[in-house]
Amino acid sequence: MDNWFTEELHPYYRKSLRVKRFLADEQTQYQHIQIVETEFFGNALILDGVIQLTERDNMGYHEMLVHVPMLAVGKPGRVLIVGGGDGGSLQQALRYPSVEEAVVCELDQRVVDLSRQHFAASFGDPWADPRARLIVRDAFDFLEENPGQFDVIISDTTDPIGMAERLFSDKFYKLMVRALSPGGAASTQCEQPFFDTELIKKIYKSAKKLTKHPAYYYANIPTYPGGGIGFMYVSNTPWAKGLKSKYPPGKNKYINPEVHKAAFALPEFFRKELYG
Ligand code: SPM
Repeated sequence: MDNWFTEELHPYYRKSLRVKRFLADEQTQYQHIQIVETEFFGNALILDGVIQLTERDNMGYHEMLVHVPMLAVGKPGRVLIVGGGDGGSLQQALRYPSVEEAVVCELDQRVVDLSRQHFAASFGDPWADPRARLIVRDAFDFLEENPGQFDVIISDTTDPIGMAERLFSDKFYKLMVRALSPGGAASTQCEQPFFDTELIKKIYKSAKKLTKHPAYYYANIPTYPGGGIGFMYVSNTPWAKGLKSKYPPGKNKYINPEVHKAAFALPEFFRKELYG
């Protein structure tokens, strides 16, 4: 049998993974969740037809999204993950002994349940950690009710389509920065320089109005369109402060001090667009 899953996020670009078998296929109130076993990338989580993670290459995404703000803060105590129901970011955040509580604010309980079932080999069971707290609700309201509460906020979302579009708005960035404690730092899933230039520029502008040291950085993820994805670092603390911090216990598969630093170096066409 020759089975392929093809992602068509962009009308001009397609990407396919060879599938061994379907492990879950479910329409929830919010989205279409599929989990497939692929031939090379291990199990993959697909939401509304878009690849969210694979077991083989998710480490670049989760390690860079989580460790860059965590290391900049140094010893974060309270962490908020917006989205992130698959548990990949939670697993990384809980590696820090300083973390007292890691709250995951996820809209769809089924993403948590199905990921817990099918990604245990990669993520373990971070939900079993007594410091983990799941809140199944809309992140906007939660952020609004929690000003100044979190040392690190990680926005681990889908692409800006449908419900998730709001998570890329000025209003969301305002609420997110307001929910940070003094000295806190945030990072957000911030799309692809080739495909999403205008959106990234708009987000950078918002972040610049709200904080002193926003910066865009990038990681290679072969299963995302363009082979990678970027993140917005949002804080009054420069990201480079994190280069002096110690990595948490446990093994990194992607980030190291050289990669951490190099991730902020942007190709000229994009650097000019973003920073002028
Ligand atoms: N915890 C994993 C969630 C992944 N969220 C990001 C998925 C992005 C997929 N599409 C990338 C396209 C960028 N334009």
